[in-house]
Amino acid sequence: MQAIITILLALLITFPTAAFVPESQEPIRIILNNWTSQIVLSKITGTLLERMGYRVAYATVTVDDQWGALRLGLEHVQVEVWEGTMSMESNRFLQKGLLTEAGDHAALTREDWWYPAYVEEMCPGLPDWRALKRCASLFATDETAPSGRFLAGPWEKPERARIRALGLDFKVVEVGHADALWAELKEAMRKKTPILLFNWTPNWVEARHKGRFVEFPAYAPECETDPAWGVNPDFHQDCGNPKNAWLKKMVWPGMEKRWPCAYALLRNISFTGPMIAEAAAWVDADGMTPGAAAARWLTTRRSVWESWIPACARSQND
Ligand code: TMO
Repeated sequence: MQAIITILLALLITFPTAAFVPESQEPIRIILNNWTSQIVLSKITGTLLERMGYRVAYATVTVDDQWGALRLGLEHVQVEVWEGTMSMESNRFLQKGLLTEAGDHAALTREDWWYPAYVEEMCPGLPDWRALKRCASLFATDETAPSGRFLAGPWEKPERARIRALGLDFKVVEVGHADALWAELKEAMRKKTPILLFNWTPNWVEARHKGRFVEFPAYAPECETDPAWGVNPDFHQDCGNPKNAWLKKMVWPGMEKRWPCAYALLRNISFTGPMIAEAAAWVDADGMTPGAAAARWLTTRRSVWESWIPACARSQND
């Protein structure tokens, strides 16, 4: 049923670009990662490119592997590069010209330790991180007892280094996909049990539930490079992740030359935080598939994406 609705919605999206002929029939390859908004935004982007006349292919690639794939042109488009988890790797490639930036989204981002609102009564002093010094054991599971559990995703964050630098009694348990984070979060919220997990904004959680990020010492670049900086004079990582961080699109360096009009669309695409949170909630809270959520977004936010269609793709009588 959902598949039929998806197809019907897709057919309803007519497009003002009949006259445009793509510069190349090579498929534009779009990377899918392992969290919902990235997949939904990828499908929205891919559908817009297809409606312009381009061929599109999708491939699931890990965050770690995507830089090399983009550099080599094995993949071409990444619609969500997050500062908190990806600035180090992406900057390394950008500085060598092995990756091209296609601009920022309007959304500002944050990725860090998070808890549902009810946890604040169980651990007074939160969201200040020092409260965790007193109530780490509250978050213990069979796997981690007597230490507390911090539930993390499969994205490169130096969580263990931070735990050590801040003298916290937590063990990191890593899951392989964001879905596993949400399964644990939903179960904890149902039973009102303490949970501390990796979360981010914009994300579906904020669209449906109350909660907060732990306030670690404010991020500064020196926190990652200068052990003397911060509350622990001996270690790096004695700080939180950046707040109001960027969210960028990045592409294969050959993209602008091979598909200039597709690149122009990529540059124009700019999702706000609430748009991303809501689209993710359609999937993670409401059970739609990412493809159906993308189709729904395209039918209901038409004026937004129409403003992204570059002049090069518009027909004369438009
Ligand atoms: C990259 N992520 C949004 C999962 O933190």
